[in-house]
Amino acid sequence: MLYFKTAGESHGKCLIAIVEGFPAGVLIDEAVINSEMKRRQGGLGRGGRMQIEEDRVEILSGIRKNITLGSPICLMIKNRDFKIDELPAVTRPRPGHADLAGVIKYNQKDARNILERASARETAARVAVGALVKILLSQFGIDVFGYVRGVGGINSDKFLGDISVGRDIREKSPMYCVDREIEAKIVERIKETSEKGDSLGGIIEVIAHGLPIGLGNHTQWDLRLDARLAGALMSVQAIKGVEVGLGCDVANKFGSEVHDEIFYEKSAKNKLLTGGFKRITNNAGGIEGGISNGEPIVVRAYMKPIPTLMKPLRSVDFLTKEPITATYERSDVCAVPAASVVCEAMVAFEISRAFLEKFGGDSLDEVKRNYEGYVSNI
Ligand code: EPS
Repeated sequence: MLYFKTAGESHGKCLIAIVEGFPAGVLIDEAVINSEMKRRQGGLGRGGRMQIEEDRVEILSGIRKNITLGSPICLMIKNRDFKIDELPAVTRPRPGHADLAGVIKYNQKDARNILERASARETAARVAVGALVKILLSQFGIDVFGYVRGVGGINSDKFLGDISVGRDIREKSPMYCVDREIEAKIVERIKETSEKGDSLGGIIEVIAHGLPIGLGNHTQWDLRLDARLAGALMSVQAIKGVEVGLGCDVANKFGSEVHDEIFYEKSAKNKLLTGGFKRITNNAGGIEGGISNGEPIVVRAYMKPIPTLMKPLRSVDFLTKEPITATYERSDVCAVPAASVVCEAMVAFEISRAFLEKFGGDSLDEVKRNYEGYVSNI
């Protein structure tokens, strides 16, 4: 089974990801991984750390002459800001951060021992893994695209029909938005927020195109694709909510307004993936009964504002128990664009996992045979 683990502290020597279950025979271009690493570092609202780092991946195992071996793939990202032993102790926990719960749980006297691992710096390792699995998915025409739908209450209501058009717009956007109308307002909101010493969250949408009918499973709670995507997205630091397709709004509508009617067209554009069955709407976000239905997967993640505030909130020193304001550590005013790259990576990973469960093999050729046999039979 495909899975990964990460290791590493924010100001430790490096971050590591170990990926297991990745098939042999996939050509990996390191430059493709590094361009994703760079994208995660970008976006307006980032703090000083991103000026220090230039995240680049080093492949330590599992790949020979640019081709995967089927053995565990170890990816490393070095931290330039490696200073974990010199950093001061933290005893004034930040509301909204792992600081207080972490020190009590792990019986610590310094929240540094918690926050170093809780930090979203860990997501650099996840993005490296996401880039790797996207290379695999691209062999099967599957494209995963994440973008910022809104920040601090300024949200787009535009429907993104075409990923390739969206990608062109996103590449030029400092906010990784695809809606130019809201972008200028968001930029303004971030500037004001930064001056006030506050922080902002936002909404991220991830769309995956090119999946055949049949990924995920209705037969067991933990195999359902929507549940797995929700879990993967909720695992991203600061994500507090996830929606699929029409999302929470389904609760407010009639069944006739929600469910996507089924049509058949012998020569439908995506016939290979759906057997000719098609929908005019996609309120289900491409998943019915926990199984992909051949329509694009559409998921949204809701990110809270980063808890490290330049104008800190009230807290209590956990050693003295005296009331005091929370610690301020250098941080980001808004990391929603970076989080959109992370969410894209997590969706790509979970889709790859479901894909390999269905079509898995030890080599790319074997996966391709399994895939082709299945789609030719839909
Ligand atoms: C991050 C690195 C961190 C923060 C941010 C994400 O750098 P530093 O703590 O050295 O300034 O910018 O971390 C957090 C938001 C957090 O809560 O810890 C990164 O590489 O993405």
